[in-house]
Amino acid sequence: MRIKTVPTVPFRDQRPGTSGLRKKTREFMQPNYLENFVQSVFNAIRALQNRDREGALPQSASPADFDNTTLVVGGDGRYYNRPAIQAIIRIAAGNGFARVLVARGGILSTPAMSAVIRRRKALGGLVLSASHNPGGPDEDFGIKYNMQNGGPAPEQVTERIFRETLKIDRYCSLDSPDVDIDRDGSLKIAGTEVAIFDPLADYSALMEELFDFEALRAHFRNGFRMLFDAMHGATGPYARHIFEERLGAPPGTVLHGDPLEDFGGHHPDPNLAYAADLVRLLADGNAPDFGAACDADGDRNMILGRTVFVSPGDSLAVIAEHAAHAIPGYRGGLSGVARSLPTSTAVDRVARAAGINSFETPTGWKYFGALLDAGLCTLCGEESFGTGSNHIREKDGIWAVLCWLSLLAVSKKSVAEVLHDHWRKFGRSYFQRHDYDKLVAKSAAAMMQDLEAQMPGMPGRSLGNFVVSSAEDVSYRDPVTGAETEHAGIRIVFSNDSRIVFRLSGTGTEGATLRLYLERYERENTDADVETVLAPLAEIARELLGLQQRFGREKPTVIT
Ligand code: VG1
Ligand code: CO
Repeated sequence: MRIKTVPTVPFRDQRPGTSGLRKKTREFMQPNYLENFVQSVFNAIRALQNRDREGALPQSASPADFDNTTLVVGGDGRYYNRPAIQAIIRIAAGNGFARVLVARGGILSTPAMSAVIRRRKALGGLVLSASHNPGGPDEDFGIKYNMQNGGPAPEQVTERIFRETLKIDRYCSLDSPDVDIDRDGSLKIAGTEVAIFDPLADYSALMEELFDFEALRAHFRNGFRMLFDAMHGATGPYARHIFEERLGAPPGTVLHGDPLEDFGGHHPDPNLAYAADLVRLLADGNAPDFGAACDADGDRNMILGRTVFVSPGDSLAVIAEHAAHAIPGYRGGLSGVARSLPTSTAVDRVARAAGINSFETPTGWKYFGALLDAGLCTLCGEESFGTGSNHIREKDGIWAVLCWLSLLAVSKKSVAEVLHDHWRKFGRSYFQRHDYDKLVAKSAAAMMQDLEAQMPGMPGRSLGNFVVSSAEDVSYRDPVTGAETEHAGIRIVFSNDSRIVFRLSGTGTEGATLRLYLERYERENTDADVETVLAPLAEIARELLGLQQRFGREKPTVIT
């Protein structure tokens, strides 16, 4: 076996988005496409370590040499996961990593990746996933680098990676046969030890430290029932192990539990539109009171009761309200909370009542990393079905389900009762996100520019029955690192506790996706129909953008 240096030329489209590099699978399958990106990640990390840097070294990157460092590799099991893992093993060996830890079968959820990096003190990890997007040769693939703290590389690092992709002229790869990744064990290829590990072990151990497994077992023993939909993604094995084997939930609790390369042909996206099977099962007369689903890589979650859907902003607020008394891992209370800009303000009210800080960050989990590392917040969440805490540096689907299980077990209430109690106490943020997919990218960018140009004249203007109190293109300064992020989204706040946030997606792989985030807060009127409450805001947003004239779109592609 020898290390070969393979000449290559840059691809000009490898800039990581909200969460790593995402493209159509066929683009990833082009010769050298994946290899270029992986080598560029290593080049960037090496450059940052050697202090050959422009700007400040990001907080969470710490100097280390590859010759005594560990890289973790795994993915959500989608099509091309296995060949990508083999290529990464060869490139990591070619770059002199001391150890490469590969999840058995190549399946490692995103939160488990974060846990493994932290527990095993790895330099970082490569997650192969396009998250909730469909998988297959004609669908999506993705790759993301996570740092030593277990979290997604911050923007300064992803930008450095992008710069490396533009100047790459070769990559190093070990000329070695494929490694059998389906059996635990380790082998040496050149100077690199490749170890296949149990993807469930570290993660389950961490969950057991945070939650009272004995109390949850008792709850199931007493007849509590739930349904968990793994959507044929990576969480199936974790959910079976934790809910069925460890906590004693009856077999059959986990639906669609076998990871499949094409997720059974569906969007592995836990929302009311794509987790339709689960929604239908819960509507049944004998249905259990609690249902949940995760996306392909296991970082997103949806929480359902028999008659209710818990919006992600409410879920975060409810967990924040109850964590300290319902979950042993948070008994000391919360140091603070954080949410992304478009996420509903529900959690802010819980924070205010508890006398703790609430931070508002740009979209994407990478912006929570520094706050968590600095101990400024304990819980974080995004409207896109993401909830998590300082136990790792990613959002965590199964963790969120365990949070709800714990608070249902402690309160002995139904999901609907817990939610209504919350609204009674804090009022309700009615919230919806409207997505318009596959817009012509140039026209979508022009639309956003035109909207931005309207902002200065907005305050004081009446739109329908609403009066604008502030309007801005939001920028963010990380309170810990001082890093600046511009264009986090355009936000219009109205005088009657309503707001609209507009932004373009940074994870799409086809054209542009416009996201409209609508929120209206009501102190007393908490049982109205969401769509009716938010319809006037949706209309204002469409008018301001000229959506009908520009794209002829009558209605959103998906509402979540
Ligand atoms: C979307 C969500 C964002 C989330 C990101 C990654 O990004 O809006 O909240 O962090 O996906 O989630 P965008 O730029 O398309 O709006 V995951 O589960 O895809 O890693
Ligand atoms: Co995901």
